[in-house]
Amino acid sequence: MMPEGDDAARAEKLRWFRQSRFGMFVHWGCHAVLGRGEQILSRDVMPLDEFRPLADDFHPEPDWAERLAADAGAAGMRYVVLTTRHHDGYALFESEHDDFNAARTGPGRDLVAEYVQALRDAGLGVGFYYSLMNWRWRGYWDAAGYPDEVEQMIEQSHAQIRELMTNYGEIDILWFDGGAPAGQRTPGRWAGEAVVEDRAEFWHAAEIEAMVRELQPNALLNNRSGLAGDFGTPEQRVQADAGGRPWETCMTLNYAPGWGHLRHSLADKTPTEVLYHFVDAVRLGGNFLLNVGPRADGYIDDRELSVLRPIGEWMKLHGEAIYGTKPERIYPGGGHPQGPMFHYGMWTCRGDVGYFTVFYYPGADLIVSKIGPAIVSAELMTTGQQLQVEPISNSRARISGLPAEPPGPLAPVVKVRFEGPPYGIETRGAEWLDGGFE
Ligand code: FHN
Repeated sequence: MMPEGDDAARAEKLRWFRQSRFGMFVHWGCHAVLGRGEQILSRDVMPLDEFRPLADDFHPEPDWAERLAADAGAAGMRYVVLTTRHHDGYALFESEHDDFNAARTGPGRDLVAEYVQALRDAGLGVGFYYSLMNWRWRGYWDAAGYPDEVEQMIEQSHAQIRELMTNYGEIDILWFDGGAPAGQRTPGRWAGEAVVEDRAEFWHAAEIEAMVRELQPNALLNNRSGLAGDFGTPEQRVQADAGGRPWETCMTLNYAPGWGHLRHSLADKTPTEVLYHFVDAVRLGGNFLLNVGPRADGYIDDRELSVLRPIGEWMKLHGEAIYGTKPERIYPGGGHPQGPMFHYGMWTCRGDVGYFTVFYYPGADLIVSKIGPAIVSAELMTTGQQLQVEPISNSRARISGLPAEPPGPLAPVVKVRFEGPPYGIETRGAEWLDGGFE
């Protein structure tokens, strides 16, 4: 049992995580030199002597980390998770356990140290993504042919995680990935026989977790080591973890699966599509980790900023509808089977207040139905306008005084104060046809 102090501190860190709601995922490495995604080594079936030189051409700008922190803060994000090492094994940090790292190749410096300093200076939470697997080990693909390499690969991952947990001060989030055991068949391409089916057993995840808990007792761990960790990680979709456990949807700006820098993407989501998934996650009590793939110079390119910036403007006006909200009782069982909308939009809640993000804008009058208790007041957050509230039949309310046209390019938010914490009401019987639904 951890000592009292650690339990209280970890509970506070989890509270901070859930309150934050919104983070930036950053997939970056020497693969950005090519601009064809983070998995180019395996997807292009690239020989190592074709891949390794990318690291020598990788030259981030001196202020890349400050710019990244500024872009995350401007978007309304409260923490960042950076790929300190992705599947290709290139480490953005100085490591005694693999020369293939930023300090000993093109950049000539520890990029993770710069990242940590910039985030702390900007008041943002510090997250490290670390891929347990490293594709540059032949034993990963052919465990039988290179049996010694399997253990060397696992030992290297343990040793590098120790470096990450030791050399950079207090870390808020450790985001495991790449946990498929050696030899396991990966989606659609590599036929293999897993050395061990169970991911936690293969990576000795319990030893990793014990080491992390000792070095970083308050760090939050995700569930991708094969152990439960502190939070779930639905990918490219919104899906609440069972039992109210913290969870975080991670999502690309493009139509998957391009996480790393893409020189050109003709399949990006619009700001409103991103906002839709973002509010959908928050309405159900989840976090949203939105991904960017910076260029080799470390800067986020204009194509991705063209989506982040409108989201940031929206967050400036409506962040109160996101940070620290909880689903309360307004979405019993996760809401309508036909989709996340309460026919006009999505509700997020805090105490007696419901925030209605209105994606299907009705015009001057908005009808609130199937939600109790009675409404006390309403305000259009987007403009600050006070609105009129009139109780009408079938336990509804008419909120009027809205502009005839949507007041901005993204969904506006109506802040509704109820007589108590809002809750969903199921329609029943036929009285409502005569206006008698109570
Ligand atoms: O293969 C990786 C992928 O490149 C990316 O890092 C995502 C992020 O969650 N994780 C794996 C795919 O699930």
